[in-house]
Amino acid sequence: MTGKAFTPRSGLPKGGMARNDKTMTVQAITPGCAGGLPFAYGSRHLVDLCVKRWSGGMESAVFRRAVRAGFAVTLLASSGLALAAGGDEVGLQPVIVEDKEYRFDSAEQHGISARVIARGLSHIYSLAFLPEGDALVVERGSRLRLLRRATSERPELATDAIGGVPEYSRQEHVHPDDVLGIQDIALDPGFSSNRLIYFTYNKPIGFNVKAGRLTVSSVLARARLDGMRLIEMKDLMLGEPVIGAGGSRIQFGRDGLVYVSVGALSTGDIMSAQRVDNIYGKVLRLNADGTPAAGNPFARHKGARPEILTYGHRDPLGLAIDPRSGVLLASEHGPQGGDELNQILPGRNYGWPVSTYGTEYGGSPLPQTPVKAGTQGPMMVWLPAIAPSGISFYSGDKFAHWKNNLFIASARRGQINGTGALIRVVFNENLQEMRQEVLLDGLHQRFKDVRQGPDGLLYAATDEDDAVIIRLSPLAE
Ligand SMILES: [Ca+2]
Repeated sequence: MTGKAFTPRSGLPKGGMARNDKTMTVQAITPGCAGGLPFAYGSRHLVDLCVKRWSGGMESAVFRRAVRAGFAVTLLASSGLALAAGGDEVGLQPVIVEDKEYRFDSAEQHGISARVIARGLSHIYSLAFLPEGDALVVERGSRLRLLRRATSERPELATDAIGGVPEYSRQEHVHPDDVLGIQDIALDPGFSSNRLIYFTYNKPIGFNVKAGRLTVSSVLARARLDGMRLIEMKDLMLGEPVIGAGGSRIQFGRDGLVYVSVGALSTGDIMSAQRVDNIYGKVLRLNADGTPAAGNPFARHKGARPEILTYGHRDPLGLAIDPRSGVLLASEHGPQGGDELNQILPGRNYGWPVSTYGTEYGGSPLPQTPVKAGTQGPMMVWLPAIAPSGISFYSGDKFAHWKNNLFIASARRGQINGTGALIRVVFNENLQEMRQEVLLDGLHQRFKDVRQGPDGLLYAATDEDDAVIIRLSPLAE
């Protein structure tokens, strides 16, 4: 294969969609059938099949609009993958969120308004509000954008991206599964005075000739935000160079430490999630300068990464701290079914890929017990899958009846595209689930992140070619 053959199609989120929607992982969890699937992108036959499928039922105007927005390209690509895997990826027709007020209701908090406050973004991964009301928006793997006056009536998306962000659009030998560049972003707790931000990114390190793939490290970096530029950027913590590094999140603890979750490898050395000699499939605990936090459970183990707090995670793409107990939670993509919410407890093994709920893609059962002896079972599990990413607890006062509820950005439900939503979970004082509710599913978006603004309102971001930020506020009386 030449380098050119690996170039992702326009509009395809560089492996992010496939990985997070778990259309790819049937190989990863089945010993002996690795490889092959990525080349589905190059199959004209498969693409033709998908064109027929996705254009067949649409009115031409709708189809044209979807193509213009890039939806069709995305759907074609993911459909091609699923067909190659022996599965049959299906979904609803693409929907574009309009510039109007959407009204909906919820069980405890009645009368909610949802409205787009920014659009024309590409595959949003993360949002971070600045103290003065602006927001930083990560377009996964490519750019960091500034949404001025994000909490105001008329937010304005700065046309230029923020400079100084590592970016690899001209990188040679990029494979469709490679997720390069910026992932998550978080403000230093002292941001108001020091303007420091933390971010994770996947950095190309070399090229593995045998595999024909880039080797990539997941990195935690820090930089100072100076106007529209990042300056004084420094890599604080680097992962081992691997093939196929995935997603990551950052969460500052109340202890001032930095918690970083890193996805497991979905190809090749997938058992690395069960070993503590590498950072993949782990939650890490670091000091603010990137050094390992004191007291980490594997610090004295020979050959272990001293940053590791927990291991055996698959794709822990959301982190949040319960405002009542201070407990750290992580959302995690399972295989087909088996998405998890985990309480992060030092030293524990969360099972992947040895034990898990869910089935392989296509339906055949996984050969493991869901929670093997000696591993930590999830505190919540979703069957069918919800493809969870960013999570946030609500702690504001604008939605009095949502206080301490957990919100989960879900990309889709039950392996059907176009069924994403915000999931709201109500816990009791012991962090046990009492009930949960599906919100905004009528918008048919792939939700990727959800955050509370400094104004006490909720903001949700979508992972679409034409990605939007949606503000939730109480309906005016
Ligand atoms: Ca698990």
